[in-house]
Amino acid sequence: MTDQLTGAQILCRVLQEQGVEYLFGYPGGAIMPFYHALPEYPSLRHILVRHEQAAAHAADGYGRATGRPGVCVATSGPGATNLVTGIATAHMDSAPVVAITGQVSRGMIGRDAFQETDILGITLPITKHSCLVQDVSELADRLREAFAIATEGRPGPVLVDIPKDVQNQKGSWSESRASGAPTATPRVEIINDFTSAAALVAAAQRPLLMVGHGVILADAYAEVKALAVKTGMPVITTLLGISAFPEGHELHLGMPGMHGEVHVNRAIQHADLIVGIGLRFDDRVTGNTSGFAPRARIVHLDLDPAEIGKNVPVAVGLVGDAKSLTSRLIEAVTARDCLTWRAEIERYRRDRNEAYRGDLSPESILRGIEEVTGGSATIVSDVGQHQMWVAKLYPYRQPNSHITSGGLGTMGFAVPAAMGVKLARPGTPVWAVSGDGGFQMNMQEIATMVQEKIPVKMAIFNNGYLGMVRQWQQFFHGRRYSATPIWSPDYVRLAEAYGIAGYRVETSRQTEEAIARANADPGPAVVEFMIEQEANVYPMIPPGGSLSEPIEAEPAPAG
Ligand SMILES: Cc1ncc(C[n+]2csc(CCOP(=O)(O)OP(=O)(O)O)c2C)c(N)n1
Repeated sequence: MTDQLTGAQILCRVLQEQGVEYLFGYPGGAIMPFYHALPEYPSLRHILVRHEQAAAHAADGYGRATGRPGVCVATSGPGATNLVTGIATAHMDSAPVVAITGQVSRGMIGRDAFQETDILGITLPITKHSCLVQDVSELADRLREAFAIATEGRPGPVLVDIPKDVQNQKGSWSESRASGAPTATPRVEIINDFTSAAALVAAAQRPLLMVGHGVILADAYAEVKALAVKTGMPVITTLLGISAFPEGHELHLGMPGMHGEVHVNRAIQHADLIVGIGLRFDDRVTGNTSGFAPRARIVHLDLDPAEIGKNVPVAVGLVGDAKSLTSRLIEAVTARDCLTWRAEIERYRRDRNEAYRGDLSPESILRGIEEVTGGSATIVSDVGQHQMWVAKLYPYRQPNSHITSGGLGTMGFAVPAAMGVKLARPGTPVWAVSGDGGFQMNMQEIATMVQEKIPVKMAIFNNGYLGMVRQWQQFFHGRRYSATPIWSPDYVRLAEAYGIAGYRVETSRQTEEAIARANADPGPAVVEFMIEQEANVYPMIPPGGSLSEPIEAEPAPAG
């Protein structure tokens, strides 16, 4: 059956058809026909953000939490350009997002019309796919393709730019024949050599399993655990692989790379085999690649063939999704243990030296959140020192319970992304953990949480500095703290101004009560932790350095 509908109505129908629950957006001239149609479709709940960047991060958070595309909407020009950082963030971390932008009417395109921006051109390198819809007759197909492309294979953001007159144009609408799940395009058959991979595992004396975001995206937790248990290979989780393997499991070692634990990086440097699943060996993991894992051959399992051999030489590459590849590798490998190797790694362990002088340590704060929530929380972190503490010190036991901006390292991500995560997981406590710098980048979203009743809990690690940059200045720039001291407003009174609960914690004795009260509050809540101002994240591999050369203690003051 076909009906005559406007482009705006067709857009809403496709969103319904794709099972969209939430749209994160902000209206404006070129997207007004869509906002005019929207109230006719009450199943589409629109969340009015306070800045379009937050709409993109919230859609990203929703996408990472559910595996289904998060949707953000903006007007042309400044609305669209405000999405850019969020789109780039989703692209770097393979998060499924569909971004819908209004565009000036077709006849005005290319004439520097009011609020005209070539958003397609701007986002070309940071989207998986993007298109400008030229006529209402193609609108439904372009949108369905966008949803399919955002999730199929390696997920990513897709942008659909819709001129205002196309939103007003009448066209015929028919239900999608393949309504519901998007259909994947057929893939080229790839011949994977599991026998060679298994032979390398059998022959290795010091093998490691290194797992990344691809394990979370493919829901391959059980398979990865089974592979580790069958082979006894110790498991390393990258920043985006955290929560892909249970912390506290006897085979779990920790995080590698620039701020990875010393014993993890030493294990990499001594390993003779690394089996990497769903990761891209990025430079924060490898340090200088010429010195990375000098004794190891690498077996790399990844969905994206472009990742195999991109950053490190690979002995065997297996292409496909982490779940099915890992299942087949489990069948191919022979059971073994790695007890001698594991005992050797144990000897690499060091006492943690995080150089806290105050009593309110990041570890005690994170333990407080874990205890109060009974380990059920999803933690969404921002970018900086606190991000590393959240990655290393919180015991993640639930799959996909740690969400952060890894690839782009986008300050301001945590608060808006946590809104998307909370809407996706209404029954789960969601804590956004930010520094005092990153929190101030998107704290305007508290208003969105209040208006839309999204009870995100926000922890601020206030050290009075842009801490991670200050740490680099301390280590590598002779302690010249240029533009890193940062003033903050009174966050308790800020919370009050928004009509939500706010707490300030100055000593460790106050930690548990403040977290418990914030967590129990039915609405959003802010807890500010006054942490040691010049605490550092240790160990640290200097930028461009080798994993064998960590800084483990306070450098001598500049002379
Ligand atoms: C949008 C953006 N701008 C700048 C940076 C560079 N940067 C990385 S960490 C950091 C400091 C973060 O400070 P804060 O939010 O207070 O967290 P802390 O490191 O103190 O925990 C900066 C400025 C960034 N990652 N993102």
